[in-house]
Amino acid sequence: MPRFAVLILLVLASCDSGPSWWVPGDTSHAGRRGERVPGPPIAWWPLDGDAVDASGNGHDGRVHGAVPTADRHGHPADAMRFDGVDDWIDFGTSPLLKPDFPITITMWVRVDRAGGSAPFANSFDPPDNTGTWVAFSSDRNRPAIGVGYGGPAGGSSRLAAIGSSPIALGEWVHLAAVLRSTSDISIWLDGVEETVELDRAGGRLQYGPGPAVAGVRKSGLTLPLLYFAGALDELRLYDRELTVAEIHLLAGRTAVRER
Ligand SMILES: [Ca+2]
Ligand SMILES: [Ca+2]
Repeated sequence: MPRFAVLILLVLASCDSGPSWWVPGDTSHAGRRGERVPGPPIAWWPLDGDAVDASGNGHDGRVHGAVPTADRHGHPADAMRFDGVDDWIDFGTSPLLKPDFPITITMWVRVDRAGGSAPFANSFDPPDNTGTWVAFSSDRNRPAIGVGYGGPAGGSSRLAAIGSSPIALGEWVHLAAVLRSTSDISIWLDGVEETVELDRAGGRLQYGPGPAVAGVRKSGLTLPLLYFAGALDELRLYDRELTVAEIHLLAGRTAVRER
């Protein structure tokens, strides 16, 4: 079959009503390439070489140094790369970006250097321990989802949910986190649910005045900012709990794979 015919078939296949297991009447909508994606998000940053919010909610980001890079398929300028030195994106401080539980955060992420910085943080402010963040543990580079519930500096007013699988450097992985409460956080890597350990007890989620950002997080009141070295794509924020089927859809899975 000629190559263009294969391409047309692929395009047609990606424009149908979705996988056979998808429930009719769902809230999904067409992604940038015609694939079905769960909706409606609060914010959806496709990061196709920019920081435009494709959700229609207007949370366009301001890019500071991050540059377009190839996505996981090798499509040029379809993701954004952060140099780990001073690159970040500012998505602003809109109250709409600061929902209460339940919250779902999803992204494709490639970690190029371990070291604990965050591809995404939302009004995370260590002096008062506020906001939410997605980072990686200093121990084996496991996914770590943080929640701050306001209060004094130190560990007494924040919590981290840490996954079980190390993330390999230089490889794209789909990361999804469902935050139901500070004692109930689930993490999926490539659509497979992680065993999660909770570090410290939880309280009520509090946001600070700061912005939602990609590529940087504060590490303490007087410590330097930590920058993320790696790439980020298809960052999505929901003010609801995505179903496992929806997470599988975003991770490009149609069946559970044993790990
Ligand atoms: Ca993209
Ligand atoms: Ca830079």
